[in-house]
Amino acid sequence: MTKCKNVLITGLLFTVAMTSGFSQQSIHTVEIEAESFSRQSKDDVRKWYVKSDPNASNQKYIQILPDTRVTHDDKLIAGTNFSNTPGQMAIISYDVEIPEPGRYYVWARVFSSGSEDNGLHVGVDGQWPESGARLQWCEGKNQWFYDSKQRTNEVHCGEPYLIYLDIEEKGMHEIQFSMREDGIKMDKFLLTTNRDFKIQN
Ligand SMILES: [Ca+2]
Ligand SMILES: [Ca+2]
Repeated sequence: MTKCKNVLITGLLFTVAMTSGFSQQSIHTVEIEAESFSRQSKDDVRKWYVKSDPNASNQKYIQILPDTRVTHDDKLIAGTNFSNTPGQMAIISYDVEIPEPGRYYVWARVFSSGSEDNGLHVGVDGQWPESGARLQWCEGKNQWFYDSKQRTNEVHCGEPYLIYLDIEEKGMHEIQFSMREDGIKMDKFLLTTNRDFKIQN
């Protein structure tokens, strides 16, 4: 286990109260810089590294290295450059204050240049639910691109609304990402209770 010096979470917290009819509903969105992680684990084969890019938020991002499967022709080696099972490789963790219990949809801003660097998993407090497996980015190649889609058997490029974490208690939680494909780059991510959240890329 390695520890990042900067354990400060620089996330932004937005709380918007919306009134509709007689009921009142609050939307919570928490955004976190990927480089502000708290710790890593299962990082002996693949590990996240902090890198610089003037086009990244806070001018920094993180990447899983080494990247030995760059194109489809490179050999896929499960447990080395690929992990279809969440929570097995290159786990990176964030201590995040969750304002209210609820279903939090997860979006992440990723830079993908090919088809073998665009997969990731997300979990919470050591749990890796099916709704956090196989985040996939097909759109927005060679640019920073926010998306929230799950790769499914039917749609390999991913379906919206399927990536979320159900968090039952407010307070501090450990939000975690783990490797699906090496070489992936992540700038920041956000959790939102708004199922219909959209963002301009
Ligand atoms: Ca790769
Ligand atoms: Ca960043």
